[in-house]
Amino acid sequence: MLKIYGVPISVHTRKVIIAAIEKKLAFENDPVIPFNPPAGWDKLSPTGKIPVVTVDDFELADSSVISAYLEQTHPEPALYPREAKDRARALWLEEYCDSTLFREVVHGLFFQNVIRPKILQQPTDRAAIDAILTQALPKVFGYLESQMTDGYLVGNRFGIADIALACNLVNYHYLGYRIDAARYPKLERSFKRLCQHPSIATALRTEQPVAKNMGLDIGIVDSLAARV
Ligand SMILES: N[C@@H](CCC(=O)N[C@@H](CS)C(=O)NCC(=O)O)C(=O)O
Repeated sequence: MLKIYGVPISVHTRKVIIAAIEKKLAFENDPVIPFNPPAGWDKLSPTGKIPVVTVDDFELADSSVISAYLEQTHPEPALYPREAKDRARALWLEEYCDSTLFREVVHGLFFQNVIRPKILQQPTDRAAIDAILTQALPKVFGYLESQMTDGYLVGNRFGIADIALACNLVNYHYLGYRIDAARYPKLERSFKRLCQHPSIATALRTEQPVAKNMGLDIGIVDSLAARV
């Protein structure tokens, strides 16, 4: 049995959950919070981060490694293009969302708005939030807008890059932020469409109690996922 460790509102844990749902895999979720981990967590997670998965006695960390493993063990429906250039582009956009969009925008906003005040009992650094919103975000959202089509990100087929993008944008919205549709119209439309993709909507509906319990702004995400 596939077991996914990590609280489902985590960007990278959600990515693996959606990949599993898309591939119709049965799984259990252990909602580990990395800032308050269970005993022995360092043995399961070499980086201390979530997600980790286990399949019986096989353990694997990192959402990209896990997603690639799920793709190889359960090829259909494919989440990675077969054609070399499309595949490389999907891997690049997955990586850009997992690292740059997450580290430079979403994680910092989440850290300052949620983790510091609610988990670490530390004050929010408003200057850090302003710097993200005025300096990092325009660069990152601008790049993503330049890569968007009016369909899916790569080869007009739903895949891993779309999942990685949606997982980040969901948390951005959970914090009460919205995509400026005048500046990033394709990105905004893509977010709304992706929240209504069946596997993403299922994951979002399942995580709503956790998100609500943490006081996150579930309004738009909830209403988009509920349409499916
Ligand atoms: N490259 C990793 C990144 C995982 C990651 O950054 N996870 C975050 C939650 S979304 C985490 O565990 N943060 C806690 C920490 O940095 O200690 C992956 O794709 O799984």
